[in-house]
Amino acid sequence: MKKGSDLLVAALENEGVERIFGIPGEENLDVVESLRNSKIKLVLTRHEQAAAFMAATHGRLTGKPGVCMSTLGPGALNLATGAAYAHLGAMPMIMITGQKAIMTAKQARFQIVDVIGSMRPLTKMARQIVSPAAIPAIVRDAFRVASEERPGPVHLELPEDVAGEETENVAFIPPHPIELPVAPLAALERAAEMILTAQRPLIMLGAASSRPKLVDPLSSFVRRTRIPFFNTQMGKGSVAGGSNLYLGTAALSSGDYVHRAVDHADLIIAIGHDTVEKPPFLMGPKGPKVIHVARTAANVEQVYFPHAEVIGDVGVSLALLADRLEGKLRPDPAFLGLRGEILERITDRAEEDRFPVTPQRIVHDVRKVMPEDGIVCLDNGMFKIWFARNYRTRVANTLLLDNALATMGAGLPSAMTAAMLHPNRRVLAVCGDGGFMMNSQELETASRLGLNLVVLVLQDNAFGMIRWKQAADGFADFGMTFGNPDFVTYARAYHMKGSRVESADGLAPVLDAAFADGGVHVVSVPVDYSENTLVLIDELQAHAAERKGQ
Ligand SMILES: Cc1ncc(C[n+]2csc(CCOP(=O)(O)OP(=O)(O)O)c2C)c(N)n1
Ligand SMILES: [Mg+2]
Repeated sequence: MKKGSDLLVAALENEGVERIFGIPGEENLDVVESLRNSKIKLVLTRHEQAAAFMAATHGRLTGKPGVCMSTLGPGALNLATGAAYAHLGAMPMIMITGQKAIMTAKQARFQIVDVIGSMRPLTKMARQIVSPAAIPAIVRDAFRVASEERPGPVHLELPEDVAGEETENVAFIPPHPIELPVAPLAALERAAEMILTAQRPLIMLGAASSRPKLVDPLSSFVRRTRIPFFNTQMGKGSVAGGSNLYLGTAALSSGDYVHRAVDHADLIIAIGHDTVEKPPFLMGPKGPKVIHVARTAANVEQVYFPHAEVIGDVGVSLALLADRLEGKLRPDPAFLGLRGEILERITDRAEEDRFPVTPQRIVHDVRKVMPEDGIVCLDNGMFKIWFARNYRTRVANTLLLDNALATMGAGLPSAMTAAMLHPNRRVLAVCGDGGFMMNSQELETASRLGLNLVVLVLQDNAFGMIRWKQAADGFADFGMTFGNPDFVTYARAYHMKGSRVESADGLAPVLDAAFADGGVHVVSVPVDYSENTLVLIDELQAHAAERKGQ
């Protein structure tokens, strides 16, 4: 005989789960006891939201669902933003929440909210477990649903009486490898024909191209076809460095230097584009034709309506397409000219020694101290645009950002998972002073876990991005500023080191020393956001006007 909670934990072990992030409540105590007797590690966090961000990032980086748990009502609702983060960001995740007993109601309606109902619109599947005997099948199904394309979160609710109920030992269902269908021949032939007849084809790598298993097939497609490419924000790094065909990242929807390449193209091969991302370019009645290559069909949007689709396993489809294209294409020489210009423009003034430090200098100096395989995890704020646009990546998933839910507060938790999975790589969280304070309590978790991690906090004493938008839209400067703790003292209160950058030239050495030191380290740097308007509005508008005049 086994308890429901034993079956749940054994089913998780059967899926290869090594850790569960979360905060238990009394309804989870059977599960906690079963975990104590298992190989799975319980990673306690200080807020359920951080547990969900950590589990989602685990799924994002490994392709296998990360698991988080919470109590009923209040704890479960604290997972909601993390559920949305995983749902929009296509990150495989399992959330397990407790619930009061379903056969009795000894506490009346105390703490009871409809968690399944709340989770349904934020997940791929939300189910209550009503009998221990059903656990092996439900867990297997949950993992399949979470990890299948398009990946995302699944919620399971385990009431405490089901967790504690004994049942006959039930057999587990072994996971097996799944091969996905390949795009039909007709679609491949049509796409190859369109690419061969185009004069200026260009590849765009979207969010789904960052899936861990696509790294090799994508790089090989670019290498074999020699078609120049650009990325969306979440597609960054999905082709290995050194191709010399990278034309930039679309951090804005139009008007940036990379859009000169988009405007020059007559065909865009959009690989893995997911329209949850802020549009990387705007399709209109004129402009390039678009082929959508992905595992799932394109969503038709006002700004994205492909002319042809290659739907199927992306890696295999790309190999079959490359068989039809290799050796028959030559990169348009104008793209290579544009490449030099775009890359030069985005590194403009990257070494200026103004203080407070410019965002361009911050991106430049972070790149300098991060090895190629170092991982930078961004929170959400103005700096995200600068990093997406200016930070060069040569290894997949080395700039983790959220251009889908675009929530604040995920920077530190996502970096914690990256540090946990890659203890030998440098990991840096970059947060604004707003977003950092939304989950800074997790510094305690990070230090308890013995992680090596540097947290760079950009200080402008404001919700800078909204303040910028307010100014750009002609509103008065109002309601966006706040005070801050002294971040060095704050770090010390968590028994960790904190440093303050006091000159532009001090940034790289302070970061380097923090990494060399090991452990968790907070570095605060004052940022000069006057560059936001200067470059992202004034300079780009002047540049657009100049091109119109040509
Ligand atoms: C949870 C959440 N709340 C609010 C927002 C809206 N928002 C986007 S950026 C931003 C300001 C970020 O401020 P900060 O973290 O200090 O970064 P900065 O832009 O100042 O560098 C806000 C309020 C959001 N994206 N997520
Ligand atoms: Mg700020």
